[in-house]
Amino acid sequence: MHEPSLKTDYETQGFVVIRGFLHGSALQTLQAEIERYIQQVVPQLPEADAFYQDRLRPETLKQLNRMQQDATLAAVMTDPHWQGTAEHLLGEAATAQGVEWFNKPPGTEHPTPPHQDNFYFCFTPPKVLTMWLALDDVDEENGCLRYIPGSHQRGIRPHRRTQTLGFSQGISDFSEDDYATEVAIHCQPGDLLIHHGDTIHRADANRSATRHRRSFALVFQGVSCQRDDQAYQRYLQSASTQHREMGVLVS
Ligand SMILES: O=C(O)CCC(=O)C(=O)O
Repeated sequence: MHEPSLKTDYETQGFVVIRGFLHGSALQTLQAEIERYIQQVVPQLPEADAFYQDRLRPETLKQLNRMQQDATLAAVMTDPHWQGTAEHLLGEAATAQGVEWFNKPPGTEHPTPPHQDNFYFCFTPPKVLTMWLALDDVDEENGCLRYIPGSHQRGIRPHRRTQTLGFSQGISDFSEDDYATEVAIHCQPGDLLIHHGDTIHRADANRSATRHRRSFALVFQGVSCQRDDQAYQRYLQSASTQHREMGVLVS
């Protein structure tokens, strides 16, 4: 059962926070499965599925893509707790595209550029959302997410290429006004942030000396989404150019 205001808040603000979405043994089990995946599966993965700040230093692992290749983690995609919440907010049946993990390891200069996810996905109508589950305490010091409320109602802004692996495009005209209106979201492990595909968001680098900033994320798209294939191919092309330029081997 969802709070009556959840859907209204999602529709007006373009993001919502569900405190304690996972807790107790459910959270511990997920954390243990992710740890197993990092220890046992990641060492065998192709470079495009596991990004490091510095590939020679395993402790700088910062992003895992396509984790649904692991059957246990793939099960989250059809878990009614996750999928049901996504469908409630989207107002239609939805499927998960995949499972990802993001970290900002301590001691790495790794901000998340301001962007709108649907600039990457290219869906019309934009019935797509991202669920981002905090796995650590997250605040300004270690690079919490920052949203611009209502920005999902103002269309897609111009993006240009960035030098951030995993976020190949960022908003090119991000301004002082944008910084002034953004909201920084603090989280505890198990808190879930959900944002609309058109909501502008970003995160600073992790400035702490010892704290990780890990999260587990799923993207759900509604059945009514149609992809603009030409725009999507342009995006894929620019992401793979970035990978080549940054020395990531693409299999
Ligand atoms: O974890 C981050 O810093 C960024 C995540 C993000 O942009 C997303 O999941 O859409």
